[in-house]
Amino acid sequence: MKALLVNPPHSFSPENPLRGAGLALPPLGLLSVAAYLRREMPGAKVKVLDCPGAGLGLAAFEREVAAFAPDLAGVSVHAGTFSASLAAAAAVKKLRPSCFTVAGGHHASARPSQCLHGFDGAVVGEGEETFSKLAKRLAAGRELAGLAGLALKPGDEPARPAPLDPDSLPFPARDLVDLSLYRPSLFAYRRRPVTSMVTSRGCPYACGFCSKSVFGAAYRAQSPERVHAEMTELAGRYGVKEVSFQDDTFTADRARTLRLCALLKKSPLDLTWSCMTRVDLVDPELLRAMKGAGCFSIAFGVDGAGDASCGLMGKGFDSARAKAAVAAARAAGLETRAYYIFGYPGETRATLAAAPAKMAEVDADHVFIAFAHPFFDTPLYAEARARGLLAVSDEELLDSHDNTAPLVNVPGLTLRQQAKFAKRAYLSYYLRPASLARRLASPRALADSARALLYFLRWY
Ligand code: B12
Ligand code: SF4
Repeated sequence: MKALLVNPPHSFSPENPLRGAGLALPPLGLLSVAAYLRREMPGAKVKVLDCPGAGLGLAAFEREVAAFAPDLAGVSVHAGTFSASLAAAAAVKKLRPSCFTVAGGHHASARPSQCLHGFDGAVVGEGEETFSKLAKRLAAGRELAGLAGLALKPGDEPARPAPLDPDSLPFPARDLVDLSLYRPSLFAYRRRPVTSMVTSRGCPYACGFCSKSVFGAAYRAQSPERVHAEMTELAGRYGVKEVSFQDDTFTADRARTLRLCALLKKSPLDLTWSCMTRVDLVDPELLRAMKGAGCFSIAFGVDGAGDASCGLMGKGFDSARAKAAVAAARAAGLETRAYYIFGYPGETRATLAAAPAKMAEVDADHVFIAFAHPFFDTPLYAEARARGLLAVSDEELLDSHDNTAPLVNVPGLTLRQQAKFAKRAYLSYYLRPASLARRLASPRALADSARALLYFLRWY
């Protein structure tokens, strides 16, 4: 059995002049599926092609497929890069008609039937177990129908396998990619080699824009011991100096975080780290413990600039909470990043005009603004569609992965005007005396700021 796992070529490949501006992180989902398959089917040959990460366009991808000649090819399908996934599946079929092609990931889980117009199958939910059982059944020439998590024809609604115990998963097969190709976004890392980890799945909160088709609403996390063991492998086997935790809410389980910090104090590793979480899941004691255990930066999904916007998005906290979290993180000695979403249904010219002042009140060291993307399985999509606010068709939505482009209409504003609000918000945020002073105080922040300015000017 030769199994290929693919993140398809799309416009983050090197042809894109703005590629360097964004983050590029290893495809941990594919690497986890690969590691699981290697464990369950030791005879299988497994290859991972992360085309955006490795800079492979379609022609180079085809050469790799022809050389490997897979029996099974799995492709990640996200809303935003849908056509790229279909093109990858079509290329595999053209070169290797006998190969079974299967879609997986967030959009495959949200809309499996749609994927089945270009794939032989679609894996719904977590991929490890279903993909590995699929490989075994194909190798044995067994019937595929009835396999939990696998849709085979439009309209199929397969039962999902039971959620996996996070501690039972092997470490992602990082040896299958070149880790030196990856880095988080500007301001989000300090040392290299840097790589990412994801140590939990699922989230019980109800932010209206969030796509939860794969992991659902029940939070499951790896034990602190398991996390420490993976960090130890990263430092030892791969020489990694920094870890960027990509968990949605890294501190959701306070006791777990404190225990991990204690382990890192007791058995220190030469690793700095950063993470993302919600503003209502931190407190001064926790933040001090994190700082003491090597954390240098924390990112908050504040999302709504101001109470009105937070309310529209269903964040479940207000700006005062965001301000307090940022202040507590700063007091603990951590750098702070705040993520915002503009252009949400219900926003007005007034909420967008007020956004820079609201963001300044929260006062994170760095801010990132993305326009709301209505993923099909979200309340945001349902609301935008029901109120006639979607500025693009469903087909266009499937291939919109530029988060600097507004997709939802705000009454009285053109899309161009909305984009201008975001650009002006960045300018007014970073030109504040408090922000300039922080930049001037740190040579690293100054260097990153100069690079950010170049990208900003290209965008502006
Ligand atoms: C880190 C991250 C990135 C990184 C790395 C991407 C990557 N290739 O893994 C970067 C920054 C590059 C990135 C880019 C994008 N991302 Co992103 N990203 C994430 C994040 C925060 C964590 C991903 C992760 O590692 N999870 C842990 C692993 C274990 O889970 P997983 O990747 O989902 O994989 C599991 C299953 O989905 C499934 N699976 C996935 N692929 C496949 C393939 C096969 C064949 C099979 C069988 C199963 C399978 O099995 C895996 C194991 O159970 C998630 C949010 C989240 N909580 O998951 C968003 C998320 C996946 N990203 C998302 C999007 C939209 C994008 C972009 C399109 C955004 C953009 N504006 O361009 C791009 C392009 C994606 C791409 N093709 O690479 C959305 C997807 C929503 C949707 N409905 O489609 C998410 C859910 C964020 C969100 N809520 O909005 N992303
Ligand atoms: S945005 Fe974050 S906190 Fe909100 S539901 Fe999604 S994962 Fe949970």
